[in-house]
Amino acid sequence: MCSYLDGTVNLYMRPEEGVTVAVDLDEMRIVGFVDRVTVPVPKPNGTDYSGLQKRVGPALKRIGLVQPDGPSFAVDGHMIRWANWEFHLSFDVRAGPIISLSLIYDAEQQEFRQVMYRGFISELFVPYMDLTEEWYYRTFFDAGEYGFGLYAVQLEPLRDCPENAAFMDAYIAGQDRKPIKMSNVFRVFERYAGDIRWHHTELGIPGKVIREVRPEVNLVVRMVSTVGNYDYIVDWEFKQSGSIKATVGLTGLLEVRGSNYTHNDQIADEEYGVLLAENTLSAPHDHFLIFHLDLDIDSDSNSFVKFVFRQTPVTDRRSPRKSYWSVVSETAKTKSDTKIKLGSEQVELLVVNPGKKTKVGNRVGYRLIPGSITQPLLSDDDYAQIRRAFTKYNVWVTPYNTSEKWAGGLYTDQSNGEDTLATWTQRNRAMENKDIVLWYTLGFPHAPYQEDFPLMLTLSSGFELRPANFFESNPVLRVIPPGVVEWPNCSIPSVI
Ligand SMILES: [Cu+2]
Repeated sequence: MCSYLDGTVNLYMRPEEGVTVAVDLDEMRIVGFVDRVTVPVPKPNGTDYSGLQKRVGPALKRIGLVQPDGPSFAVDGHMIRWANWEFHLSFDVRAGPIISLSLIYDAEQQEFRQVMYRGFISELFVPYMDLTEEWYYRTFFDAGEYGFGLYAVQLEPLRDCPENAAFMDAYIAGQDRKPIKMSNVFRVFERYAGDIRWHHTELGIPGKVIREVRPEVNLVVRMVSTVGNYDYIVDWEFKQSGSIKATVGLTGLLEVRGSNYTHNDQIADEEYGVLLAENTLSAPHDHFLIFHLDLDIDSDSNSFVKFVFRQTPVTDRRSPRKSYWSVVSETAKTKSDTKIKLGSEQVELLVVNPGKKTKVGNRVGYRLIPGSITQPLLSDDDYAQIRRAFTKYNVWVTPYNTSEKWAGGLYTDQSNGEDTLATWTQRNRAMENKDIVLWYTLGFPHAPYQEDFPLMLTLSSGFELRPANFFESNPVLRVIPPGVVEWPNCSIPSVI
């Protein structure tokens, strides 16, 4: 595919629609050429996002995050220790960051406890909804076809991260089998954004006010992968409360198609996409990311439990109320029980340790709080959907199998959908009180808007793994909060 660079650095906004060249990369030779240009190349006006552009509007004053005593975390090889957490961070050319062997210190039981054996992005899938000759096949697997880790970019101090970040390098194997160093692909930092961990102001006691509040300070591991036009910001965040949160931010450049249209009124009904600027059409598309989450809650003998929130009508005279809801627990026995489409009923999804209970008798566990519950809109027989069948459900649960890592198949490139999470789960394997893996599909259906031109603002979503009867009580009630850094001036000026 060809782009015209004249007048801009934003090559994705100046496609030469209809020009395709086939190149033999072994021979480094052009072996085919198609030129069926029928539409103009979009103009360069307004497409440049580089730092050379004139900046407008009032400037904000200096801002920063200061830790005069240094960070509270330590990096020992690939082990990271912070507050009550300890985990291993590794780099994979296909998945990017892999979090493993995560343990949390339980102050009451005075021991480290297992939480997540391994968690990583198993696959990404980005199909475009444009059936024209140069577009119908654009159904990208960013991990299996490209390498989500391979396209990790070097993060810049003070720009991609706050001042208190530490950096880590990674190594990949080169084509000549020699190691290649990728500098500064991870950054690890403590995040404080003025948020509240917990708060209560008690006004109900005569003669006194109790006011207690604790600030939210978390540890973040970040990687940014730029796969062609798109940039994905991946944050794994650890909270002292026991939560592990993953957030993915989408930003970068849209793929657009050249067009004759200069105004929305000219667009025929059957056209694919939205007019972002003159001669610039952008097709709707999806970004699906599936996470492999191998939780080991206090051991690798776990079960998957669904809490269903059910409405019960009140038909007798016991209360003036006409209905209430209660929570019903369902444990998955086989794999067929555990393909879940969220949205139709109110549920909470947990991984529990059936062999371990709290003092009052609840099974210890963790729950998944999903940030998106997107459904795929392609038909089951669409080739794109067959290959990415893992998007059909929001959550899957499988018994651990060492070969089942890549939800789109081990050999994703030119795959036909025979080796995917969807095919593995047809075997109805037992999965109660076993080592189980939770798969969560994070979906971003992306209908473009003009503010995505010439560069898309970060759009984020993710999920949280949160303790659910894992601790005996609030685990951060007595945690020592960070000290205060003296702030020179807290007054608000009336004139800026
Ligand atoms: Cu998008």
